[in-house]
Amino acid sequence: MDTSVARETNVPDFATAYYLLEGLNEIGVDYLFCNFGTDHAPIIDEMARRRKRGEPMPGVVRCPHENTAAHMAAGYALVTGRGQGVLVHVDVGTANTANGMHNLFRSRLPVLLMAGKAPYTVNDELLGSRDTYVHFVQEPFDQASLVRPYLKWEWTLPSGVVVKEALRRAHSIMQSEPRGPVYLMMQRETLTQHWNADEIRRYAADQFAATSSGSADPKLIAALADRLLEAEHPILITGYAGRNEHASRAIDALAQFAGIGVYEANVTNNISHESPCFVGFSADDAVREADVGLLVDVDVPWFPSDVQPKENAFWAHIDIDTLKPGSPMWTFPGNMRMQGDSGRILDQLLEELKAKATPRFAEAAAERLKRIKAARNKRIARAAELAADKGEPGAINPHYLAAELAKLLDDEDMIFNESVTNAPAVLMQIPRRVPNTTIRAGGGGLGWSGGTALGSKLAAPNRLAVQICGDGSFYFGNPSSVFAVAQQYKLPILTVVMDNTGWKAVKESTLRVFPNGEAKSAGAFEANLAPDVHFAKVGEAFGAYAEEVSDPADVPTALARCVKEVRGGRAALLHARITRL
Ligand SMILES: Cc1ncc(C[n+]2csc(CCOP(=O)(O)OP(=O)(O)O)c2C)c(N)n1
Ligand SMILES: [Mg+2]
Repeated sequence: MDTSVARETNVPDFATAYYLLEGLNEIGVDYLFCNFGTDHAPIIDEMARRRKRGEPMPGVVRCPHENTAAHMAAGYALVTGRGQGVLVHVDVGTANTANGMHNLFRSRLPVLLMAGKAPYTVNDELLGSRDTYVHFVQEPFDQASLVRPYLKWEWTLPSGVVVKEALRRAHSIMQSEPRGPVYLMMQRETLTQHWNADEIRRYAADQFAATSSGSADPKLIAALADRLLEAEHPILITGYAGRNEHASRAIDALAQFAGIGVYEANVTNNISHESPCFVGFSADDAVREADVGLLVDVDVPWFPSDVQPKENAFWAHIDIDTLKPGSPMWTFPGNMRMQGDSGRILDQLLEELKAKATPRFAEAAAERLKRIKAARNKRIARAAELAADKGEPGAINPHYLAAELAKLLDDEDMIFNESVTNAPAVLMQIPRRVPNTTIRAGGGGLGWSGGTALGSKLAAPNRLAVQICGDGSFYFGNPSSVFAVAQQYKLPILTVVMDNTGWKAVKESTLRVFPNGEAKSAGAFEANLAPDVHFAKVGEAFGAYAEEVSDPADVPTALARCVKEVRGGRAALLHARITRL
């Protein structure tokens, strides 16, 4: 439209920031997780205007630290599948989200990160021009470079007239598989530009769908079914198929029909741990033996330094992201790769297999199911044996602690497992029935579990959100910011800190590389942190219920009190002194 004509009409006139908020609402952003600064003055003013006029806009959650904001978006997306907005302050706020963007990108979770840019006018030429010291120092040459390795798309809004188009584009990209972060930068002068309502086009949701992931080439399916018909030791390893309910059901159905043991490798739980085919979290022995392997939605199925598959084994890789284009190296085998919706692809495979199954195949599958059952029983017995040792006062056994917590959780409750070297104990002792309820980060940036628990609680108020972290991870998570948000927005989460007085992972890594090195001789692993801290007080400072537990005998009652508080609406923190590193 010709701007001069439009400007002569009586159509109301608003700032770009007004349309930005409207556009966010139109693309289905329920929440903006915010940490504000001078760049947001136009947005803050338009928020007040929209509220006064009773017009819709996303809910605003103010987070004292950007790490909380970014990970809240992760938690919300984990539960709903929908990316939310994270609004931060120019280059410095963006830098503080880098750890979160790493985790969101590696977890394939959508998010729209937005930041202002320092004003470009200096002499008050335009509304929003530079008016304070920081405007002169917050303009780097390449602001997006702070998070670029973790982005699928980035842009600086050149004019308010295209704000809604830019939001639509950002939305389509973040929501298309493999999902991930997108980044929009906006200058203050752009946000204050006025446009009348006729000049701003709407981009309707039904015309801007995300790209859907499809099924596989029937020829490949037929060839894979033939392989499975002849397989003697088939296995399936998955990392994040459980995000997709359909994929979860399809894996279980295929595994039960064909007698395939299912292993989980990081990220989330994928099928019911009570499935007769679920065999655990380390596929190493099975990988050595496998003649046909299925890698389904997985990033790291095993560590090649620990185990190598058989040379002539046949591997099929089915994934929403077979290429892993975000990784310079990815060297797991794939004699056949099918990128798409693993639920649909596995349905195709099962159908084909059923059509071709012979009595000999059915017998072999039944035989395999017996072996899988024996392996399952062995694992379950081992878990019980480990949990039976309660530990000593001041050195609670993490297996026992996790097993006691398991007794208090419902199927739908969500666990954010950031307990690092104790993550395997949590997985082993808290078996889950509902997929995608015990979550680990796809990335390696510690400090994610608190914000993620908050975001998931916001999306699913009736489910308990439990953050289990190490003492090191607790520090990384900016806990004062986490508990401040829990208090201010009434998001009661349960935090269990497994305190072993430092970074056990760092010690273990040194020992793996130098089993008989100088660090070992000296007993100096640079891993100890302050031993006599009282983490409970951090929670208490923000109104949370908090206690410390050192004696294993007190664990069940301490946990029960904390869970009761959280279910009653108040955040709770349990500081557990576990076996020292
Ligand atoms: C942001 C970030 N900084 C540093 C690391 C390196 N790192 C990996 S594990 C770990 C120790 C974590 O300590 P804690 O949470 O107490 O778990 P523990 O190793 O004691 O089980 C560190 C520092 C990381 N992964 N992420
Ligand atoms: Mg620790």
